[in-house]
Amino acid sequence: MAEAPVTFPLAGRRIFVTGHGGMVGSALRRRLARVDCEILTATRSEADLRRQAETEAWFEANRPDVVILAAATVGGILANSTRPAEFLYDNMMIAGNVLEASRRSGAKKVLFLGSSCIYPRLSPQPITEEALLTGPLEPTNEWYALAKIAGMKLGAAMRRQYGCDFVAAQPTNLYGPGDTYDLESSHVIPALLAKTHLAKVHGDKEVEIWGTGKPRREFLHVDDLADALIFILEHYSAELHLNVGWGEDVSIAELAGMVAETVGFKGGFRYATDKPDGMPRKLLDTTRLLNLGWRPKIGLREGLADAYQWFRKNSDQLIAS
Ligand code: GFB
Repeated sequence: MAEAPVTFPLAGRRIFVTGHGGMVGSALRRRLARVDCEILTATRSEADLRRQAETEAWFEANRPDVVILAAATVGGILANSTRPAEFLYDNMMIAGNVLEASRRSGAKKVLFLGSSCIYPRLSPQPITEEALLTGPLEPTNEWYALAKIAGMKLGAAMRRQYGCDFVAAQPTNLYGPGDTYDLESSHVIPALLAKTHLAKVHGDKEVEIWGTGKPRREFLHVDDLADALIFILEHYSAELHLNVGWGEDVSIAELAGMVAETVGFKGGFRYATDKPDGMPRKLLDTTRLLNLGWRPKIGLREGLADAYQWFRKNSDQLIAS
């Protein structure tokens, strides 16, 4: 199938990457280095995006052409359930402030990033974009999901009411260089890489896995996500959000085996069934994005090796080994 035409070239644009220091923001800056554009960033002390006045002042002074909303308070299953107020408040405010400031300062295109947890807990698999708001959310991450749904709908409403070219992408579970390795707030891949690495270093026989190991997750390398986001900015303009994923999922037990191979850990796993499983399955249907002509490139084994290499390089700062 032929690739959809470029309708919004990024060359020559001033592009504000919010959350530039995070895993997604860093990947976006690596990807945008291949585009002849100007990348704008703001540290939290320059503009705390949870504060409306600071956000509007920054936009007034800098007037970006394009805004990518990658800033968010994020975390894995435990952080989502233990810090619900932060996950709801921070993400609601960031979305509201950045979208409104983008509109007021005349940004020509905005890309909002959601998350696959916006979909109902028991969505038919693979999950299509139409599954949104068709059933109850997964309780462990409903706070984050509600903020992301509200932000996405605000962008869509601005598109309808003011004609803004605001679009949204829904990435599946992400991993890669720059991930969070703090075990209280990390997602499963960095958690398993760190725990398995430490077990190997200490000669432990077992690594603890949270939950039953049965939930299934789809994982996308963050460099593939960044590539998809640039593709969406250039090729897509419509109200409906677009799923971004790898196309296949694995069980957490299968993932643990792959991580053990990556790290070279020969021991076994112990399942902590007092810890939550979360959504039983979360595989995105990416037919829409594939039909526009985009393809992911980095498979899970290759991606795990890359993430582990980054972890090894940075492990002194990340974790006391
Ligand atoms: O990556 P994770 O925290 O996110 O957990 P979710 C995925 C699965 O891995 C769950 C299991 O079934 C966990 O119980 N797991 C096993 C572990 N061992 C571990 C471990 O050591 N650490 C972690 N973190 N998990 C998040 C949402 O849900 O997905 C966020 O909470 C966000 O809001 C993100 O949407 C994409 O996929 O369960």
